[in-house]
Amino acid sequence: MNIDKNQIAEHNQQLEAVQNRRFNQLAEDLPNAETIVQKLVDFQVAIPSWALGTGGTRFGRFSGGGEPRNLEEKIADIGLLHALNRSSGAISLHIPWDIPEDYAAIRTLASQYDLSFDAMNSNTFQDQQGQALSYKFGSMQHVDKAVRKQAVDHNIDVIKHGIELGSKSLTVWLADGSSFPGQLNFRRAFQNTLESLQEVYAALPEDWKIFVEYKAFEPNFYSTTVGDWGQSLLYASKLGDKAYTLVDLGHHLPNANIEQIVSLLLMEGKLGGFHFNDSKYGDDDLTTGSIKPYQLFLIFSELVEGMDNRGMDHTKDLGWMIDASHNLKDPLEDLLQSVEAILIAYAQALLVDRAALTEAQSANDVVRAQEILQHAFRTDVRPLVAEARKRTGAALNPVQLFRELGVRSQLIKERGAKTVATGL
Ligand code: PSV
Ligand code: MN
Ligand code: MN
Repeated sequence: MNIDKNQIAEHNQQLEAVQNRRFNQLAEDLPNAETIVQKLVDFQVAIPSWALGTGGTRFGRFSGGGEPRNLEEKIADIGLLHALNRSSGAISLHIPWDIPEDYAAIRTLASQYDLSFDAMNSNTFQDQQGQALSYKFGSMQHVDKAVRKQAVDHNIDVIKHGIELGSKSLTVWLADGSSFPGQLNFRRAFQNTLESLQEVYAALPEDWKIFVEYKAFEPNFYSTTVGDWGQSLLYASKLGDKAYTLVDLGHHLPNANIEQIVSLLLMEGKLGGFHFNDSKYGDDDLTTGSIKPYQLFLIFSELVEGMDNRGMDHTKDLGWMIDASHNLKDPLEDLLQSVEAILIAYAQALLVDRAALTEAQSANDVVRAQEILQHAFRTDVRPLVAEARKRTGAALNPVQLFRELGVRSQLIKERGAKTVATGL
């Protein structure tokens, strides 16, 4: 199914009068409404191929139907999202789940939807059919050199797929670690992983980046070999200029100060990008901004300040991706909500009066500093985000239009009620 421009125009016509009133009112109160709208127009968030279906939990999976059955349908789904919000213009693939049969055809299909290929993701956390050696006791950390080589070769293979598609980065998330004290030697596991990553790094094209994603727990429960930003930063620093740390919001121990981590990684020039999601407990991969919207805003506030300070381009110099999983919601509706939450947090961060904040900080005026941040956070910036959509030909209310058009029932009709997307 495709959504055409007329359907969007018709929908927008109905909501336009209210939108115009809200936007004009807000713009009158803000010093920089136009600049913010333009930044929102330019901002794109990549959608992971594995988030288009129902992920389920360890205990069960309740499919909503009409899920994409192959790479072509995954691209089509992201095409729908991008048509609705014009902010989801990239796809992040996972190999071997998304191996293209015909690169040229896949590239053409993606460009028809105006999508580019974001970071490629490797998979050494599962054993694939016909695979010679098992990752049960790790991949890049493994005590057996042959297993490590298999993991390295897989990552190099992923880079090759990415080159064919025009991707420019590789994200490595390792499930490596241990579940019991004494199971492994921490230093040896680290050294083995570093050596493996170095071999992958050596195969990176000149204009590529490698993102080292960290996670504190699961599937291993005692130690994780890339467990936190310190370990990831160690790997990234030892690897070289093309290596960066990737921050997945759900991968920290409870109450971690993610905004501070982000700020320091930026300062060191080692922040590569994000996997946005939200969680109450751990790697819940819930809709971005659904549990801790203030944290999301504070992260963006550090990003805007830090990137501006370093002369970085908000739209190009970091990898912006969602990493979500869906148990209850329609995955596409959930992704629309996540992108909206990201844009809201970004717009709020752009509202922060930086000069006043610096002044308050210099004067140790704690109350004023808090007032400044909370004033931005409590401003309802939704009319700015909607205005950006209006100007790019996206829907003023993407979720509403998704429902009005009966997108899900149409997909079920086309693909069937019992579909399984390849992925987590
Ligand atoms: C597992 O925690 C995970 O969600 C990581 O966040 C990766 O980015 C993702 O799977 C895909 O490999
Ligand atoms: Mn992730
Ligand atoms: Mn995760």
